[in-house]
Amino acid sequence: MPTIFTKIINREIPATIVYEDDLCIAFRDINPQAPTHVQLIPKKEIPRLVDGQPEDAALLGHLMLAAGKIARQLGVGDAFRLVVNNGADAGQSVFHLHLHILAGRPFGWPPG
Ligand code: DGP
Repeated sequence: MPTIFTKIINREIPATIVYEDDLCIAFRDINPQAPTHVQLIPKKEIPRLVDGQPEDAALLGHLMLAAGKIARQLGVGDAFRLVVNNGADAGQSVFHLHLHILAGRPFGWPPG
C-alpha cells in the first residue's frame, strides 16, 4: 500500500533529500526531534520491519550500511541513534519501513 513516502520517492511531494542510491533514499524529517533527524527508507514498499522477508536480507543490510554512510556524510558519524518504530503501538505512523537517524543532542536510555 503506497504511503506518503512513496510520493517522496517519486518526487510527487517535496522533501530535502540528503542521500539516494538504487535501493534507498534519505530525507530530512518534517517534524525533527533532534538537530539532525533524517528518514532513511528502502524504495521497496515494506510496511513494517516485521514484514521483511528472507529475500530482503541484502536490502536490510544495505540500509544499515547506508545509515552509517549518511551519518558520516552529515558530520554526525561518531554519535547518532537509529530508531525503527514497528507498529502503531510502538509509535509507527507511516507504514513504509523507515530508519530514523537522530543526532545532535544527548539521548536518554532507556528510550521513552
Ligand atoms: P514514525 O512515527 O516512526 O512512523 O515516523 C514517521 C516520521 O515521518 C515522522 O518523524 C514524521 C515523518 N514524516 C511524516 N510525513 C512526512 C513528510 O511528508 N515529509 C517528511 N519529510 N517527513 C514526514
